[in-house]
Amino acid sequence: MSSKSIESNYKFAREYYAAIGVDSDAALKKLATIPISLHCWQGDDVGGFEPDAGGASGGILSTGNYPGRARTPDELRSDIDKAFSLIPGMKRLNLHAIYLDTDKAVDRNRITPEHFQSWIDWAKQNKAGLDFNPTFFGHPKAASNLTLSHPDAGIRKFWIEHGIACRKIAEEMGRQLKTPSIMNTWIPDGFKDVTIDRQAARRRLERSLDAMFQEKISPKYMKDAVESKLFGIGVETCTVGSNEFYLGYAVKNGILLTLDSGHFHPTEIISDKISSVLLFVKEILLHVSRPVRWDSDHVVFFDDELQAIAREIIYNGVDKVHIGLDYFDATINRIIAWVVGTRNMQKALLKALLEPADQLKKMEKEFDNGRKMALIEELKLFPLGAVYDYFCEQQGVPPGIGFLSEIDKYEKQVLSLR
Ligand code: RNT
Ligand code: ZN
Repeated sequence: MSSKSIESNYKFAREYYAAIGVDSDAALKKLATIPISLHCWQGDDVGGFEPDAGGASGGILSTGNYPGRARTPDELRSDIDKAFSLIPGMKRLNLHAIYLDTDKAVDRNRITPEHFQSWIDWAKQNKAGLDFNPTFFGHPKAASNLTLSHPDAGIRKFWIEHGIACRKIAEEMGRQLKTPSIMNTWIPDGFKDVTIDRQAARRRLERSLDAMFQEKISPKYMKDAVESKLFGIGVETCTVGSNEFYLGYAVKNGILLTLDSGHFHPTEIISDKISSVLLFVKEILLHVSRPVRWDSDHVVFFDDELQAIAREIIYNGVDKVHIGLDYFDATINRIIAWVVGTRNMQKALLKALLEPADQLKKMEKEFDNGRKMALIEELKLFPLGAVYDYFCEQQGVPPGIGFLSEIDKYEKQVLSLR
């Protein structure tokens, strides 16, 4: 579509929104300031770059073998560059500790900021913030699916040291990039079958976390978040870091709670949790994902739950909700996976920004629920796509599915040669 048509479509769309009292120019301005953190691990199926890479384990699983997986930090950066060039708006990159850039083997409790300097330099060039994650899986010391809650004090110590090393790396990322790095702690710890002493494991986890988080680090540089889970493959019966555990831990210790949309019962949704959790913790991190029957980490769709999540982000305050994505589909072109999922997140944010919030809130307060419903239903057919296309155009990114031809070229010239 020509720039001219995109502009005239936008003008037409702007009138639709203006008629219900919504300023679409203001919505686009706001959208351009909301960062979305892309998860690096979609690019290589959670493999990482340790010389003796362990890959995903501990209940997480990437399936498929679509050609073109990134095998080195340079390949991954090149793929992310391509994805970034096809996604409008503010972007961050979310790294895991296994994505260190080094030729020499270094165990996880010995990693330092230097191992991530090439990523920090890349982020500076791209004006992107970095987020970070310790990696508590894919390692011989995680083989029993217990890490910070392991009964063996030596194993716990190793993982505590890993967590401490990662906090220093996140701090350095935040210092150099002048934007705090959110460090998310997720551990796979759990039990496959009947579990007798659940509280002993949880007590051990609490103590390990206390040791790991002992050093105070300025929130100017990094912020800690903890991610709960319901179950994983191989750890179906008991997950040590459950929702109750981490909600309590985050509230008690004044840190962030991470809500992953795949980590609850199949009909339980995180959109309804955001407003409650934010009454008791100052900020939260989201891992936006799409569970299909289980925590399958499919590419994020523009579905009802994504739209509900986005509305909660906008209504509760974008400064309090950090948006991260978490999915890994190895059956499709990985750049398409990043681009489609991220753009969907953004479209959902835009849809929420284009709602007449004050009017809807007033209707709700006055029990005018029929009119509220009618308006919300009508909004579903409003020309959101024309507004998003215009946003892409403003940001110098291909509108519509224009990104596909770019990815086709890249696949031919780069990915298919790997
Ligand atoms: C696992 C968690 C966790 C991981 C990433 C790789 O179920 O969702 O966030 O997906 O850290
Ligand atoms: Zn997650």
